Amino acid sequence: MLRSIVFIICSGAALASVIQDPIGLASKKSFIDEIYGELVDTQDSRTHKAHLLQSNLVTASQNNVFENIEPETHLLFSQLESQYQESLRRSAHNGYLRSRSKVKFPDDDDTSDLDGINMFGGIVTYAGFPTFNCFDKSQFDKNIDIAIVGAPFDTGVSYRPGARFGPDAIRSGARRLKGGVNPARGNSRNSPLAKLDPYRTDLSIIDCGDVPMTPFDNRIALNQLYRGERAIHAHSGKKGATRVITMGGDHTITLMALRAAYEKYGKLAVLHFDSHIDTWNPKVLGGGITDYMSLNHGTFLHYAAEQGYLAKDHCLHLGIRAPYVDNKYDEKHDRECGFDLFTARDIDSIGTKGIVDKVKSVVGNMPVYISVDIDVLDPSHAPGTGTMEVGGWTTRELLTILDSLDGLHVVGADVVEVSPPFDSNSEITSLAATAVIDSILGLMVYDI
Ligand SMILES: [Mn+2]
Repeated sequence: MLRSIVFIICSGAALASVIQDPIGLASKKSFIDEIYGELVDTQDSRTHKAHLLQSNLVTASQNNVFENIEPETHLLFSQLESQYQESLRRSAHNGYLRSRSKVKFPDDDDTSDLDGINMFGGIVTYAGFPTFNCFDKSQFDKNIDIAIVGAPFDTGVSYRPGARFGPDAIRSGARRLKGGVNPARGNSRNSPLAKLDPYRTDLSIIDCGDVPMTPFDNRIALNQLYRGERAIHAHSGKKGATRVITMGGDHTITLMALRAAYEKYGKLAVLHFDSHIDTWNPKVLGGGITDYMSLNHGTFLHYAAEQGYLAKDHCLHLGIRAPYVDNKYDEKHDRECGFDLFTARDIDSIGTKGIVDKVKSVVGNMPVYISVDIDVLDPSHAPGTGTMEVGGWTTRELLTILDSLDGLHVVGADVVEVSPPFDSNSEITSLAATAVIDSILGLMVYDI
């Protein structure tokens, strides 16, 4: 319709009026004009459009490059460009020069809009949660429902170090977490977790920073962590006792987190996601010459059992696939420590649901501590870790299992063995750890 009208106008007596205002071009705005305003829609650009029409180099249908109408006709862009390149450039430039001064800056002394943070700037806490010195006795009266704390320690590893940088990397991976209901949270669209936003609650969720841990003596470092965790447990939440999520660090740190949680909550049903059993008797792994060598990231669960922190026969390993060190002894000793296990490949036969059903029946309504060694994931999903084992779970499988544990009384958790120096440029491993904490936050907030 428009096309035929313009043709009539363009040919013959009405030509003079076309030059002034062809088909009301002056009053029409293209899509770009709507977005950019006068930056594009200038008197020069309108004159230029009129000129193109008047000279019959553009028909009304071709004019849709300006007017966004009926885009079925191909334009002779190259022809137009060669003929009007200079004029187009001049028009655009003139328009720009006229428009650029229209930006209105605040007063030079106005800083009222400089108080926010963005996704890639600012002092980094986990997901932007507030922080204060949780270890300062004078602040113990401040509420903490859920504390997130770093344990930068990697002098208990047997293979690749670097996990001392884990807390920093996990926080960095969490910069984009700023709230919002995630329909994928939970094990189905009908899961109560799928309607939960753990980042916008009336709870007090605090990033307590890192416990200072010396790199020169593991005994001192682990004692520092124990006292740091105790100090956090000296707080209380608005709705009950404080729950702590610890970011490792190598897996040795879990012993201190378990000790502090045990003192608060009693014996713990431990869900231990890992490719290794970590209940090795120090006489099998690492020990034997000095006592100092005995406690490491493969023996800490042996000590947790020995110290009585674990609820015997209510603990599970999930994702196991590393070989035993002592074929005759390790499996038996693992049972003595109170564990049953799922191998990484069990998921192929019973699926995530089969695993979750068993987990729920084993832990019941006991206080649950979830310890996630990121090496439970396949190295393709978590290359940045200390002792990688092939054939592990995908990140999605792990998250599906974690998110299916809604209703469990999760009182403490950790994510360990994230070693950023061995991670990819894309931070795959620390992002996976970030997601694990995100899931655990969902479970805790739902339980509170
Ligand atoms: Mn481990």
